[in-house]
Amino acid sequence: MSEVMEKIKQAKVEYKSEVKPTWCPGCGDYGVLAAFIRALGELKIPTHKLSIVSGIGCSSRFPHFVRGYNLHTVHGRALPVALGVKIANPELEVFVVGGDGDGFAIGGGHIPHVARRNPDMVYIILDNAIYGLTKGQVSPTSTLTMMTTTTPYGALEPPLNPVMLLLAYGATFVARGFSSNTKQLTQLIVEATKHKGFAAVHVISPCPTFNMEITFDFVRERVVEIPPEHDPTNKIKAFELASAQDKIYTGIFYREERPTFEETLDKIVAKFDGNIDESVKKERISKLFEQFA
Ligand SMILES: Cc1ncc(C[n+]2csc(CCOP(=O)(O)OP(=O)(O)O)c2C)c(N)n1
Ligand code: SF4
Ligand SMILES: [Mg+2]
Repeated sequence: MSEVMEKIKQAKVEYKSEVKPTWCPGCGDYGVLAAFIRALGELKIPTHKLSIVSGIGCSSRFPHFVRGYNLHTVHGRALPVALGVKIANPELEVFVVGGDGDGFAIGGGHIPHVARRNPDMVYIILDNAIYGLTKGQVSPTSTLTMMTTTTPYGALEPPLNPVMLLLAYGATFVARGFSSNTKQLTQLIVEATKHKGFAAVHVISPCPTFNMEITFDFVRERVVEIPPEHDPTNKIKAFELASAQDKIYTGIFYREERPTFEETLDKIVAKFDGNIDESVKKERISKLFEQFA
């Protein structure tokens, strides 16, 4: 067995849970899971330091299939829950995984605020441009021509562009992958995890059961890697690549260094702590504990 194959095998043993994925045969999400497991293997994150938080959707079943302190929460609320996890225990490597509906429809209001706070966590969006779990309704990334169970004559609104939004919201790392390109996606997840701050990885992950338009072939015909000469600190250029109509660029669009939410919070706490006497602090904490005793 080659060295690479041996590492992949080891990563599966270490990180795959005993729960078998319930996704349909051929679902793009299998490729994302494979890349995620490989990335964990490369990063060597101990499972007791791993927390995967999701909302609701086919893609949001993800935390069941990986070992860690994981949470399968409520539709559209994975990001605020994950932020709570990170604040409570900054030692954890926190990953948020969810779908296009979970992230950009019901949960759409959370992304800008989490992005501008810049917590050190990774957000992986599995975009199949449809609501898969609820059997094929229109989503915020469905195309105008797409016939779905709720839009039998085509959609009413044009799709939104997740990468453009993430850039505009101030995410400090923005990348895109394709579920069929496991090798590239593994590296994108590795880079996103190494990034200090809010790192978003938008993944095109087709749903062969309900989306007959954004198929694997459709994506393969349009997918192009971001040219190596692209400067990921150039936000204007990142917007340009993200707005391409005829191509789907994959790779790292943008990255910048900015203080994380945890660092900013520590500074505020230090300012507050400096202003009050140690005995007052102890008294306040004792009173709090008494309330919950
Ligand atoms: C508050 C609430 N509203 C609606 C639903 C129903 N619902 C469950 S999953 C889902 C959409 C799933 O789509 P997406 O997030 O794109 O995930 P996918 O299944 O495509 O991976 C909806 C509308 C719900 N569970 N909770
Ligand atoms: S319905 Fe679509 S997204 Fe859901 S598991 Fe099946 S193929 Fe995947
Ligand atoms: Mg979806």
